[in-house]
Amino acid sequence: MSNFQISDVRAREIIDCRGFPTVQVDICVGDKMMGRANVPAGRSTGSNEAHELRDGDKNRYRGLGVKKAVNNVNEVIGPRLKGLDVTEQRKIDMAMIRLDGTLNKSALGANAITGVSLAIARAAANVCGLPLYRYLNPNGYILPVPFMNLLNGGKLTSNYLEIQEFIMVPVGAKSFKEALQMTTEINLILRDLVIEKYGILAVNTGDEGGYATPMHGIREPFEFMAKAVKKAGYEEKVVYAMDCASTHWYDKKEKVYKLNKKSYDREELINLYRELINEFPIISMEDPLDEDDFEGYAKITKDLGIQIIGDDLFVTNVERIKEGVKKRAANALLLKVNQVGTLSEALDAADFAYRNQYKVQVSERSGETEDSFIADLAVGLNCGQIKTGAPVRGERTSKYNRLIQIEEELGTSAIYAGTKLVKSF
Ligand code: 2PG
Ligand code: MG
Repeated sequence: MSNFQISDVRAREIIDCRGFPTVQVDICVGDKMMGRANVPAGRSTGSNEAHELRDGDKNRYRGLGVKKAVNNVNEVIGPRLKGLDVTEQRKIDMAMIRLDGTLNKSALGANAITGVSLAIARAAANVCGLPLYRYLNPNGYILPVPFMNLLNGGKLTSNYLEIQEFIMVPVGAKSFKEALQMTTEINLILRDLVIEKYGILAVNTGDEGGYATPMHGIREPFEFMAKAVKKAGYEEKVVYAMDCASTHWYDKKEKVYKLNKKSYDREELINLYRELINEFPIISMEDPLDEDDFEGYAKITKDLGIQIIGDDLFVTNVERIKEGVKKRAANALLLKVNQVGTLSEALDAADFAYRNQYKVQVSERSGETEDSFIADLAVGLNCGQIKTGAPVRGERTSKYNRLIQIEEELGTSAIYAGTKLVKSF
């Protein structure tokens, strides 16, 4: 057996940060090397995402088990991959797509396929003796600006905020390390401010580690963040962003957005956003409108002149991005490998986005594990931005801490995307 040949493929059921089962895959190469990956999971998912296979057996993990997906890796995908060259990522991904045979990977499960696809890349990097970011791209050197979700709402927590993520963006830092320090300091001050107004129970956290406070509406979270930033002395260095995840508070029947006990049509909502960005330095908005409103996205992108990211809109799927490009809807792609199901397809999505002057932001899922794959992916893509939650809790800090290591490893060739990123919007 050659040093590059896949000798074994093994999957198992593990749990993610919500205590939900997920898939872990080991790819063994030759008789000494291996690569491992864990599959993340969404909660506020887009309706066009690849299919996540769950067992539905109510006697185990309340139906959320992933034994079927694990068996599909062990018994269907694994035997097909044995003997293949682990560095042939695309060939392997395409083989899995053919083996599945459905459009949304519902036969084998996108969670099964994603796990294998990511573990293949890791194993290949290990076999080549390269750090993952360098294996993905020998010229990866840009450290991403972290889009840190410090206050949570929507489906990712239990409070009254419809907007899912209120995000702090430390563009003015000189390095990723400094960016992490700044946001962490701000986050601790924010904690004090929230306690001062709402009491100690208000600093419990949502799925991505941001505080799940009893705030209301769309302005109050920014007021708090701005106050914390000022107190920390970073006013000149920090800007803001949000993931509106508006599909989840759009009433499809009435065709209105229901926000803070009021109803807004598309035009009114865009006006509300406009007022907000006039008041706070908001440079980026994710999913500001319903996932199928390409026309509305074209309008808001033109009207607001900031970064407009498609998450539920694009679901990391080239076909949907093509439609976006054609209609000039949004100007950035949120990249989540498990939304489409293979690393190759996600890289194709990024490539297509770049070729059409769209930006790319690599993203976590709300259900994460300690796996730090996306940190390397963000550097490998040189995309300059990553969204991976608040700087607390292991499943988020694993990514931040990995970026610290990468920055150190790159030494003087590392460049923190910083203010250049915002200038390029
Ligand atoms: C989002 C994400 C991650 P989920 O909407 O961007 O922040 O949530 O993984 O639940 O889709
Ligand atoms: Mg989103």
